[in-house]
Amino acid sequence: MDIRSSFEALDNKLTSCGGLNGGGITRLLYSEAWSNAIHTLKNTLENEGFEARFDNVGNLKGRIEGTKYPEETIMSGSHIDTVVEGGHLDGQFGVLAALVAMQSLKAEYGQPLRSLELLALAEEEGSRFPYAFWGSKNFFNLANKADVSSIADGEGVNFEDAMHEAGFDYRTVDNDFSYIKSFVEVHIEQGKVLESEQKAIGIVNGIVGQKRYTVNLKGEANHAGTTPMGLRKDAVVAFSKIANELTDQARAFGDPLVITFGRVDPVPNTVNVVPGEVTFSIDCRHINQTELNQFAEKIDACIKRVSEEEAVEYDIDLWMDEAPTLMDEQLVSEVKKAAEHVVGPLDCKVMPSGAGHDSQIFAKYIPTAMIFVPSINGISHNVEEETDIEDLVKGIEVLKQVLYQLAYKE
Ligand code: HGY
Ligand code: MN
Ligand code: MN
Repeated sequence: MDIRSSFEALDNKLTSCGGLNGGGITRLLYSEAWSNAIHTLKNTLENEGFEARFDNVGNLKGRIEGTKYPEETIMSGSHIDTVVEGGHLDGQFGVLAALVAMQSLKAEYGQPLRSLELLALAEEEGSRFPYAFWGSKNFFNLANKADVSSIADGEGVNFEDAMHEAGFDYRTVDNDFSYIKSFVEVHIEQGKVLESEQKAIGIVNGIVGQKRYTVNLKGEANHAGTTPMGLRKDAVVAFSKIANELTDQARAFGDPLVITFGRVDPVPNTVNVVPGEVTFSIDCRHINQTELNQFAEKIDACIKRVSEEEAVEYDIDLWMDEAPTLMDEQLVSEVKKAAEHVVGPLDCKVMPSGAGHDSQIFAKYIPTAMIFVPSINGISHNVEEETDIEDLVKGIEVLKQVLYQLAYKE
């Protein structure tokens, strides 16, 4: 079985679910593109001899039963959703790498001793609704109806309605995940480290902590021509001061702290009206929890002070607060051995992840590790996101080697 051609065929098939004319994908949770992708994947799994089934919320599992220790399961996968105008590799590559690696192992070595399970997680990005990791948080019984029953997307579509429309519903019983012995996620790096150091494989030892906010500033809409500068309560001016000050403070704080104002919605967003309101997002990350918390205090203080200076009211909603997470040491060394076996010790690097991943949820409950492949120019969350096919194949080969060690050896 040729890994490259199998992957390319599956990638093309899945990319057509939400694929954009200019390249890239928009595949938001419970959208039509998402439904097409998850059902296409289920059919593919069944045609390839996997036992495939959904859980209540739309996570999809594909299972190959073990011959000797079937109750022990080795799992690999990633998320099937994308950001708006994202690439075809973020999430999708990890799902397909697991599928191709498991297919290749079965073709070469037959049934495994321990069970192998592929997992396509319903949602990780938090791109449609203000809730991230819906898939993995349900998998570990962390997500609750109360978290999402009153949230809506940018078009005002209610989370529950979208979920029911796609044919899914809340979890009714707690999931048992005690049967999973290890979880390995293959993912693009989404940064420039591997490319700049000319390494083919990244062995992830830890994932950054993340805080995501939605901030609302309320000033006073007024006439752009007749309202003197000194009498305005301009929400966008207040936002701009906050964004500039926090960006300067983040630069002074130093790498690897990052802060991003990815979404800004002024109201009424009209050329000749002083904006009376603005809602904006903040995404702040650091690999060290104490430093992340220190900067979070600066965020709160800056918003409070500038709002007073600009006579606007503020509301801060911290809707995501994930701690930095270390990968499992033993599994990391297993991945390192496999990487050195496939690409050689000089072509791989142990490194942290600046992007969030489902593995940071898994790592709290199951021995978890990640395998990175390089991103060309470090670009991701962009239709230009790309990785050389040779590097993608190496990533799949490393995963295959890890799964072989974990599922085919006594
Ligand atoms: O935002 C992230 O770090 C991930 O790609 N969801
Ligand atoms: Mn991802
Ligand atoms: Mn992403």
